[in-house]
Amino acid sequence: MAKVALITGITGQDGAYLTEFLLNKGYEVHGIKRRTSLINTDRIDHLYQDPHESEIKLTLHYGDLTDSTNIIRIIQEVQPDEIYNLGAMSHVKVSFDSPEYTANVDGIGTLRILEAVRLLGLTQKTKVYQASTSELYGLVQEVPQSEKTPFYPRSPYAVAKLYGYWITVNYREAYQMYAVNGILFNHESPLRGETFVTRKITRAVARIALGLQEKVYLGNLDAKRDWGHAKDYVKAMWLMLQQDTPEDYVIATGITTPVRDFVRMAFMELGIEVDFEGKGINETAVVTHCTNTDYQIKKGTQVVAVDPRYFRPTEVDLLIGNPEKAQKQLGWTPEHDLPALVSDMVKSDIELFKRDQYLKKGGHNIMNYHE
Ligand code: NDP
Ligand code: GDR
Repeated sequence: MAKVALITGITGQDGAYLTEFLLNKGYEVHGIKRRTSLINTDRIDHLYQDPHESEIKLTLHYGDLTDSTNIIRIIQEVQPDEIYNLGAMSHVKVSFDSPEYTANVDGIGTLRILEAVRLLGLTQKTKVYQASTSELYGLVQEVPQSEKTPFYPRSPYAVAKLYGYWITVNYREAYQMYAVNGILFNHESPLRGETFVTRKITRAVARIALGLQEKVYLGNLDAKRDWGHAKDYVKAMWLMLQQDTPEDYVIATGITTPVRDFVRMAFMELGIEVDFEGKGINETAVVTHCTNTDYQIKKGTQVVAVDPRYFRPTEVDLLIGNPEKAQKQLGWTPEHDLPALVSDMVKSDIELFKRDQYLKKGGHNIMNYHE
């Protein structure tokens, strides 16, 4: 019998990679998607199966983490062996604008999943993976950050996720459930949401190189993140549910990089060298050299400027994870390093925006939004 997995947040970056990973392992996969006014399943459309076919391996259910009745009904129907709770309002900056909603989805949403499993009498059948985060560490207490590092959340998002973390530990201890936290550091990919900094940069680099955009406005260029590839990280989620005992794990690369250097690397991927000049909100990046004749970017062109609107009221300055426990106990090792990640993202965005370049040449208006 194939194992059955239920994924919340299946339409997101990690949901898409995890679905593909589990289908390849022979799982029957169910996902919860929200009702949206336009279809938003782009990331999993290549895995879609017409519900009228026989032998359906992927099924989508309408639902929302704010609605307990619907969570209970879906879990009862699906009777999953494994639940991956990836659904969340996942944008740190936006959580300052929607703190109550974020708490409801990211904090209480986790409780709703765990409590549904308990109410349905599935505590000994269903294993639960909770998408915890390096944002829990917040204000730096020690580096590198491990499973033993104290938490100090710095945003409504991180505070909501702190509740999710502890309620997962509590259900494990109180009801002997197999429930675990993956404390994942930032992980990116060509499927990353467009308003997270890495994807914002790779999209802008591609658009600037193709003549579709002049420059990109960013926030705090000093922030340092431990960036990995989402493809490697979804494997760790699965490994955490295949152990003899349920435990929490940090997943990270152990290398940290400032946003500024990510910008440099992304432009270099296209043979465009940039240098940063000025300080604080007056800092800019200008092109110093372009070795690629495909891109007509003049030396001295300003391609990055700082806009304080992207600063956060409280920032997480430095994240470096210590993945030793995951390496030893799960046998987890990432296959991609940062240069491979940057290359994957920039190449994918160049292909994506060549279509826009074609449309622009045909006289169509191409939107240039700043978010
Ligand atoms: P995304 O933002 O790409 O995806 C989030 C998913 O959650 C989407 O499918 C979204 O649906 C869904 N969602 C949002 N609100 C609700 C709701 N009210 N009810 C049900 N589903 C909802 O995030 P990622 O894939 O990057 O991250 C996956 C999880 O891992 C998140 O919980 C995130 O907080 C956490 N995390 C992510 C890290 C990263 O670096 N990527 C690092 C550590 C933790 P829709 O498509 O409709 O918006
Ligand atoms: P983060 O990711 O907050 O770490 O949360 P994000 O890419 O949004 O920010 C990383 C760092 O870059 C700085 N930054 C900018 N960020 C954005 N979004 N836009 C900008 O223009 C910009 N300029 C500078 C930020 O200030 C920050 O320091 C991600 C999410 O996926 C969470 O869900 C997850 O839990 C954590 O990673 C681990």
